[in-house]
Amino acid sequence: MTAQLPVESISKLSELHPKPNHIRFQYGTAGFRTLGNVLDSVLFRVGILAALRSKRLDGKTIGVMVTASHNPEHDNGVKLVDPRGEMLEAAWEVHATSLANAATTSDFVEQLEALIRSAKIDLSKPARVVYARDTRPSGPALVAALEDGFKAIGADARNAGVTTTPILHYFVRSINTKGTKNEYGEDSEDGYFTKLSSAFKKLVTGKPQLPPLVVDCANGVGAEGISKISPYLGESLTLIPHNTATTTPGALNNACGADYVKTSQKLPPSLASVLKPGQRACSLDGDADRLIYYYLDDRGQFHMLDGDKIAALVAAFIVELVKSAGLEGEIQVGVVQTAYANGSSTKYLAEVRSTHLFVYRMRDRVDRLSSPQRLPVRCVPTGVKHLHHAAEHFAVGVYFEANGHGTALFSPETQEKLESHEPTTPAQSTALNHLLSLTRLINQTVGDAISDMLLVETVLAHKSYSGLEWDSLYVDLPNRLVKVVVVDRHAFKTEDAERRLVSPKGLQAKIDDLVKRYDGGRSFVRPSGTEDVVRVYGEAVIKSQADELAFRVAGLVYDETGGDPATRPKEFI
Ligand code: NG1
Ligand code: ZN
Repeated sequence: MTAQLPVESISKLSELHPKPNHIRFQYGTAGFRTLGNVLDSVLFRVGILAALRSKRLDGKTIGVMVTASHNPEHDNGVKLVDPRGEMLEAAWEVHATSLANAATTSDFVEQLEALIRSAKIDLSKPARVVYARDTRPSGPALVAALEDGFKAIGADARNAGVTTTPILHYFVRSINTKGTKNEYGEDSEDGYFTKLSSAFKKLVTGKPQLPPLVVDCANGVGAEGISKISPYLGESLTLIPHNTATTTPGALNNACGADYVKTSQKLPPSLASVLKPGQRACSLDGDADRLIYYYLDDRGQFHMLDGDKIAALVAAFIVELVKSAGLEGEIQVGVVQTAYANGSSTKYLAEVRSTHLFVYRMRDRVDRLSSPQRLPVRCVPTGVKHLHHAAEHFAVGVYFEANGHGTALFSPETQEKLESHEPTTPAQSTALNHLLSLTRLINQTVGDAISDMLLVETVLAHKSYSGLEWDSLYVDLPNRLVKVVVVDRHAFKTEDAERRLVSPKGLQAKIDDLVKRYDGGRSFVRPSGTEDVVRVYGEAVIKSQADELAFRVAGLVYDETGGDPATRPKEFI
């Protein structure tokens, strides 16, 4: 007898989680994300969808994370994690969206049955899920709705409690690889912290100890991660956590955190009296998957080291290690960016040889280890899944969004090569061991602020770089990001990895005309996948010009799409 969908229990519990009228939900680049108080029905339905996804994949464990990352505290969201710890397969994003929008319980059940038929889901298979949430106040109620979904369909669901997004991804991969030759780690927080900290300690053994690092935890779940990992790190690294008020109403991501620093290009005010000139600091975002570094120079001037600077630092380091291990030509390192990557970073990565000569001049000594190899750099559309998939095509794929989300992926073949390579000199052996430790230090499932922080600290320790020296790898081009509220952001369609608009018709030509008038000008327009806005990016050689370009393009966007002249923001020149 084939197993049946438990329609009765689903219907009964679904009635407790009705879909609000007049709201259209969309599974976007980061799952569902909107005001926390309208998401109840979505969470219930996602619980059922996660179980079906698990059944479809033969009982593999699926992850569910309840978070709205860097968004304001009143927002919340939910996203599914596929068995290898990566983002949900795109085809299922569509199923998630239509299920979330079914108007009534009977529509919902009908759609579930259609999905079971079309995706050929064998209901007799087990359904296994692991779920977690961040520290948002709306989290517990949303998790209760999610649990009703699990109960309704009879899923075997494990509650991972309050933890960071990357730790949840780590759990998913660890659970699904348990007992296989690809075992990823122990599926506990202790397993995670032990794995990262022991790799870090190996990597920095014998290197001069770095001064303590100030960590802005965005008043979010990263505060718990930072306080938990500190004892594991012992003397290898001292962390000084700030913004750890996870229970203070309104504090989450408020004037702190990676997104605040990146968008406002400023020091969080709470660190103004903390940070001393020359001291390194970093900010995590609300669910600890983004990381931005910064420091104050001797004059107290703020300098940001964003995802692009992290990518440059990390990619060059890995290239050097590959070369030192005697694996040059066998392991190709590549970098993946989005259109938001600073133009200078793309140039730096593509011209590693000449830039290192520049570094040489700045630092007054030859950095002989720096590789003259050119790095392939690819540009993909915004969204972690695009970056992740493109990075998988390289032997080692480094990807970072400018906003600080990123990681480095070692392909299974690379992993094997590293494990079986026979070094011929002690220097090769050391470099090889470092590469192997990096494969354990770096979260291979998703961007992870804690893991990335230890990665950056590793490179700084190896190269004896301060923030200033790291910063001088290249000089950022001034840039400006502007949001425009339009009637229908879906009218904006792009091509060429979001660098050009194809619709509305004629708008791109006008943007091109404007861009030509600015020295080093670059600008592009795309609809946001997480907010109901259109984003405009402008870049130029001089800051005032970058601002002007971005605001002029924003003005074009606003006018072209029938925005009301009366409400046209004044700064749109
Ligand atoms: P949208 O809202 O689509 O621009 C934002 C970020 C992305 C990504 C997602 C997911 C920018 C400009 N965009 O996407 O890079 O991180 O959120 O969180 O930073
Ligand atoms: Zn995040």
